Amino acid sequence: MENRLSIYGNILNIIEKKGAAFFVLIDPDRLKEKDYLALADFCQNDGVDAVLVGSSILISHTFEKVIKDLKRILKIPVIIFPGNTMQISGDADAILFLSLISGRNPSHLFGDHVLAAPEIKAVGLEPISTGYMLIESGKTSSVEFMSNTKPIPADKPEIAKAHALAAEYMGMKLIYLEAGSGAEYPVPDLFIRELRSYITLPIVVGGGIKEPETARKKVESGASIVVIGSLFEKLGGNKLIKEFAQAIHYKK
Ligand code: 1GP
Repeated sequence: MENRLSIYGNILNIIEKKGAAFFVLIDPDRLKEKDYLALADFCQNDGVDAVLVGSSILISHTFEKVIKDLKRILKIPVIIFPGNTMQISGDADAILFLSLISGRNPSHLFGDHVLAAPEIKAVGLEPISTGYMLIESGKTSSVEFMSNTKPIPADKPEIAKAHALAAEYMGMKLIYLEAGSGAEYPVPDLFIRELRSYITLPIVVGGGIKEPETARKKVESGASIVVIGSLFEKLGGNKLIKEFAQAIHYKK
């Protein structure tokens, strides 16, 4: 029982100690084996706190293999960020148990969870209950298209505040503000600040963040976890990972 809480507990400890946590997203559809292995190596050595693995669709058939390969070389946690109920593997350390709370698609609010929960239990994964919100960001995101839900307008933080508070009252553990992978604009600082002043849950921010200074601004606005994906798909691991880690870990 103690172990089942350990990944979430560790994340909270990192946030407490370093000010905020830095996650890198690896999409198995977008990276070849040599590229994700090289990126993982940088993640392990240059200050990344956890690696997320997942994809909105998953066209390739490599999900299980990617998780296994990453687990072989990473000491930091590998956490599934599932695009659908097929993305479950007992080789990972935990799974974001996402409810797409900004939408009203019943499958993504609760239905998929009923299908996935027994499998998650059977394979022994730690579920981290996460209120997942899409925030409008200049172009249609894959999640928006795939989930058939509308994002919350970026100039309407009050809508997000009510959603996030309801998620907190329902006992969720994280709030994820998603601008969408490769978003034109990340979630605005003011939006994050408004939410931070209203709820107590740790806030995850991802989508369209391309510079360490931008990541730092998200943290200063109240993000507890910053997720970067597509940037490192293009650049691979390089000194930028270290710069992001320094920008995000403001207490160190
Ligand atoms: C996507 O929030 C993540 O789900 C990361 O977005 O790929 O734009 O960094 P990027």
